[in-house]
Amino acid sequence: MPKTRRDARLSANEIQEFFEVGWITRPALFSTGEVSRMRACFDELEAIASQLTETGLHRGAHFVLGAKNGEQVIKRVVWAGGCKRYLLAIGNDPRLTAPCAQLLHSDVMDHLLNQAHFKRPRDGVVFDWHQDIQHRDKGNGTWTDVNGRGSFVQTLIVLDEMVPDSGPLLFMPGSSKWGRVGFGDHACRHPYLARRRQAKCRSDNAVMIAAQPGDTLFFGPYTAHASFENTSPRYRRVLINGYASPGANGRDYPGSGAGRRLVAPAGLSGALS
Ligand SMILES: O=C(O)CCC(=O)C(=O)O
Repeated sequence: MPKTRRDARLSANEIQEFFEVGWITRPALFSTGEVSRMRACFDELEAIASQLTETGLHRGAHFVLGAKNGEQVIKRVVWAGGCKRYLLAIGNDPRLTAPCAQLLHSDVMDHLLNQAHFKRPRDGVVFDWHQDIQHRDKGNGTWTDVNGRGSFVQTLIVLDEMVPDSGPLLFMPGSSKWGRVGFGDHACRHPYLARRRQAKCRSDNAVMIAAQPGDTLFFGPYTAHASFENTSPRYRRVLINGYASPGANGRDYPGSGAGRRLVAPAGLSGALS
């Protein structure tokens, strides 16, 4: 059963897991009907992309495109809700914002990401090992950890089954406590990791996330994660939403309305301890 607004709050165990292990999964957070509507939005974004010849802003969303074997690749659609309002509404759903309020310890948050990933069969799209802090903090005052606990939560709604051959998410357990590290192409090459943690960052130490449509992941800015090519015959779509503590972000994100301020239902940040 999809979770209702009333039971959107995280338990103390879930909060501990988020900070200690790095991620939590809330199964069936969104219903089959909601997933179908999100997929329909993705279909419309895909139809728009098929008319485009280059990366850029169209109808409020930023389409990042590439090519493989002469075929267009949709790497991602940044601020997808700028174009498809339903996706934006999902980004303001209490099932996402209430847990984020608890994790950020703030009912108020800045909505930085509303991003569509398609991963069509064998399209070559990969997300190599990284921590999201690398994308939030680009130096020169683009990021400040105002709450001292990362100040950012990324959520990922699964729209198609995630199975071993569909390019599932991989997480490195415990990496939430690493702080920011450097990554090479396929392994951690940061000197610190080379000395102390490299063994922990090999893919065979990673946890593969098997998930069903509607399941939703929450993870922090230091959690090391990756996903590799979808070699299955099916799409592997996800909708990503990311939320920052007010005052953390100093970057402009592309897309009409990106970075908007949201307020989670009153009083929900209070259950952190
Ligand atoms: O769609 C994916 O598998 C990649 C997700 C990811 O890397 C991210 O959310 O930062």
